[in-house]
Amino acid sequence: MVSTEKSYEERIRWFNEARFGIFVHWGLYAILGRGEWVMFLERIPADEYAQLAKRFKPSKFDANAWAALAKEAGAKYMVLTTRHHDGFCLFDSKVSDFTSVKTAAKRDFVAEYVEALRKAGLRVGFYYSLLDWRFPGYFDREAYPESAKALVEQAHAQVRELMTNYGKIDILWYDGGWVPGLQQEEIADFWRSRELNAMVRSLQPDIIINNRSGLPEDFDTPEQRVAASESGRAWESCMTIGTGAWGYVHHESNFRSVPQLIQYLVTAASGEGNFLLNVGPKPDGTIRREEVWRLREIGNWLAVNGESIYGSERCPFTAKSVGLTTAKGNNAYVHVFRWPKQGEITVPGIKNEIKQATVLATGQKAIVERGTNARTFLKGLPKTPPDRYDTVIKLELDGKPEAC
Ligand code: FHN
Repeated sequence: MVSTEKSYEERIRWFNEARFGIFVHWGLYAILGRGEWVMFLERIPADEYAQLAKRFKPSKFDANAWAALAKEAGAKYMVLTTRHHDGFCLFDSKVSDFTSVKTAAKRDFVAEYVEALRKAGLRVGFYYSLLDWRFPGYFDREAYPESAKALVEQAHAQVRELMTNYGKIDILWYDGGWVPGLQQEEIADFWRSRELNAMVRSLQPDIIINNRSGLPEDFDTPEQRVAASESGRAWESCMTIGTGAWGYVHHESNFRSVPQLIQYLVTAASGEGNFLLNVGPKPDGTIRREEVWRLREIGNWLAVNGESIYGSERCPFTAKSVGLTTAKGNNAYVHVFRWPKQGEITVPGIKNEIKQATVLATGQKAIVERGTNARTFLKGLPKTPPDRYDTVIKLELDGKPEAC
C-alpha cells in the first residue's frame, strides 16, 4: 500500500524555498492603538473590552491590498492572527459569539484573507492563540476547573473549524501555549496537543505546524531575534517593524530601518531559516505607511537579489569582515553590508575554483584573484557600493561550495 502521507521533507520544501513571509497582527486591540496586549496590561475587564466589537467596522479592510503588498515585498506567504489572546475571532465560529461575523463588522475576515492570498499565489498561514484571557480557568485552573476545561475545548473546536472551513491551509502557527504554573513539558498535556495536531494533520495532510503547542512539530520560531536551528530542522524568525508591539501602536516612534530588516532576512537565509516580518494594520484595516514603505524597499531589493535568498542553503565559508554568505547549488553569494573603501573584497577559505563573480545589482564581473592563506580577492569593483542596503556578489563555482 503506497502511503499518501507526505514526508517532512516534502511538506517543508516550499517553506524552505519561500524564506520570507508577512505576519499580520490585527484585531479589536487596533482600535485602542496600544498594542495587542492592552487588555491584559491595562487590566481591562473582559466585558468592557468586548464593547470594542461594536466599534470594529473596518471600512477600508481589503485583503487583496494586503496580498498585493506582500507580493510587492517579495514575500511568499502570510500568517494572520485568526484569534489572539483577547479571544476575538476574525472568523466564523459555532463555539463563540465573540467573532467578527456575529458583531458589528458582520464579515468573515479570515475567509476574505484566504481568498485574496490564493488569488495572489501566496501560501496561507493561520496564527491561533491557544490561550484566551476571557477564561478565568486559564489563570487559576484549581479555582475554575470547568473554565479551564472549556478553554481547551474551545481551542480544539476552533482549530477544527479553521482546518475545515477554509480549504487548504499551509501553516498553522500556534501561539499562547504557555499556562501559569505549568512547566514547558506539561503544556502539551494540558492542551491535549497530540490529539489536537493529529486532528489537524488528518484534515490538512500537507500542513506545517510550528513549535508552540508544547510539541516540536515542524519548525522552530525564534522571536525578535535570528537564531538558527540545527541543520535539517526548519525554523523561522518572527519580528516586528515597529519596536513597541505586534498590534497597531498609534504613536510608534521607533521603527527598524530597511538595512536592519534586510540584514535580518539575510542572516536568517544564511542559516537556512525564514524571516516572518510583522505588520499591525490600523483599525480601518489599512497598513501604516512606515510599514508599507519598508516592505516595498525590501521587495525592490529582493527583485534584484532574490536568488541569494529564496531556497538558500548554508555556505561553508564566510565573509564576516564585510557581511554574510548564502549558497544555492553550485553558487555562493557574498552579501556585502559594509562596502570596503577600495572596492576590493576578501573572502577567506574558498576551496572551489570560481568560474565567475557577478554583482547582481549591476551585472558587473569582478576580477577574481587568489592570494596566500586560501584568500580570494574580488577586485575591479566601484569604490561606492552598487546597492545601498546589501550588494550581492554571485560566485559561480566548479561544484557545491566547499571551505578550506
Ligand atoms: O504574546 C504573543 C505576542 O502578542 C505576539 O503574538 C508574539 C508573536 O510571535 N507571540 C507572543 C509573544 O511571544
